Amino acid sequence: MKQLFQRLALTAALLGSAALSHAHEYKLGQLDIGHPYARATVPGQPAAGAYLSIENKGSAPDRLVGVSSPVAKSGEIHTMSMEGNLMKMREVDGGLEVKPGQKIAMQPGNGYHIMLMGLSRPLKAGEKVPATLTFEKAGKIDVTFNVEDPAAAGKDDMGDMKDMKGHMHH
Ligand SMILES: [Cu+2]
Repeated sequence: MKQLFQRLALTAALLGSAALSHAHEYKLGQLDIGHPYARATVPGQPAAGAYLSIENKGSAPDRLVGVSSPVAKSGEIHTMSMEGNLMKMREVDGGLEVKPGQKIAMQPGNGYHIMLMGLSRPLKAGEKVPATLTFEKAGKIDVTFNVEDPAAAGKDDMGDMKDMKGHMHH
C-alpha cells in the first residue's frame, strides 16, 4: 500500500511538472495562442525569428497587428515565399488575418513568422522573453516567448540565418 502510494505520488509529481512546462498557451477572447517561442541568437545577430500558433474559435475574423518586446526595437510579422528559387521574407501588410475556425501555426522554414528586430542583446536558449501581442479586435495580451536553441530545430536553420541578416537592410 505504501509502495502504491509512492508510485501515485511520483506519477502526480511527473504529471505536474510536465503540465507546468507544457502549459504555455494563452486565451484572449475567442483566440487561443499556443507556445510562443523565439530562436536563440548569436552576439551581433540583429534579429530573431519567433513563432506561435493562433486559433480563432470565434465567428469573426481578427488580425495580429503588432508584436512588441522590451528586448527588441520592433516586432514584425513576416511571410515567406519563393521568388524564382529564392526564399524571400516580407512584412505582412495590415497584419496577419486569422479567419473564424482557422488555426495558423507559425514555424521555421515556411509560412509566417514573427521577427524581433533590433535586438538589444542576444537571446539565450532557455530564457524567457516577455512580449505583447496586439490584435485588431481582441486587443492586447502579454505572453512569454521561450527561447529555444536553433540547432535543435532542424536543418532549415542556415537558410533562416542568412535571411535574418538580410533583414538589416530593411
Ligand atoms: Cu523575417
